[in-house]
Amino acid sequence: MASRTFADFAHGPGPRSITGMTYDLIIGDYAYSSWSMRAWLLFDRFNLDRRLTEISFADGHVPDLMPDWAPAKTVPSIRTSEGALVGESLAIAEELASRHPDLPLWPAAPLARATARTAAAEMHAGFTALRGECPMNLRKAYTDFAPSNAVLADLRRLELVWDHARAACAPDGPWLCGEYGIVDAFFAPVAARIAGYALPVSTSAQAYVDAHLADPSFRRWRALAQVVGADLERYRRDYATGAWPGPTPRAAKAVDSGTPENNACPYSGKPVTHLMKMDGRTFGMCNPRCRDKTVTDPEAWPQFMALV
Ligand SMILES: N[C@@H](CCC(=O)N[C@@H](CS)C(=O)NCC(=O)O)C(=O)O
Repeated sequence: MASRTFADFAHGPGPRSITGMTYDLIIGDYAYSSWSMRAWLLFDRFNLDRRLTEISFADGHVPDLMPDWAPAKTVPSIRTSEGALVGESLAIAEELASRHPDLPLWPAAPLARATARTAAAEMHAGFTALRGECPMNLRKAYTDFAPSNAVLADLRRLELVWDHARAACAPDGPWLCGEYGIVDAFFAPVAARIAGYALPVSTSAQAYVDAHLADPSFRRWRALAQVVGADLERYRRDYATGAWPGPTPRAAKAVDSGTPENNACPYSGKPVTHLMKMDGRTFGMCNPRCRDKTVTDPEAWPQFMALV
């Protein structure tokens, strides 16, 4: 199976654009595709409508897995309602920002916007040692990875860029340049690497990483990373592993039998077929994947929590 397409549901806490545009979005494996994560987070965070197609690196060479998307050859890519094919994460982000001027994808204030743009562009083009030596793997939290000098230099550069953004923009909350925006989505997989490889960073950088790990959109992506797709050998590293350093999910488990409190799936409204238990209560979803992503991190899913 080369790809799967979903009429997917937006879950994000953010504002919703009034334009009513729908996009096609194609992504790679949740566990490993750091670029896909950036685009998906923007769609999720800003409640943008999308038809989602998933491919897995397990199934072959990426361009061969997306024949309908030529000349785009990497994930993520989007197709706009008028048929434009947009690859390159930064171009996707810029296109979304242009098409949804009512959403704070970039900060409105010129100084913050310029600062955010600069940091996101540097992320898109740089930090090659960190990206190369610490490939994102959201299924693992390594405890004894020894960063090279090149990775340490990337981390020092990140600290400088993040501290500068914060000093220039004086954000109220944890995000770099004000409200959560493109610049933060761009650094989310970096936060995943710092967490996943236990990389040493300053107190202020760690606070920014922790904000990502606690962010509901990040947690939804990571929950999907736990349950969708195979473990890929090419991402295997034999370092020691420990507990994920993000918030501990509320305990829940999949069950085969029981009487659910809900008849309709909280995500689709379809009849319940797959069950889970939390706090001694039984709930149901209309397919195993939605059940399993919920079990992995129940509090990340507002539609489920609304039932609870
Ligand atoms: N510069 C691209 C990079 C995208 C990219 O390299 N994506 C990887 C997956 S995370 C991919 O599609 N690789 C396919 C390949 O190298 O053939 C962007 O910003 O989106």
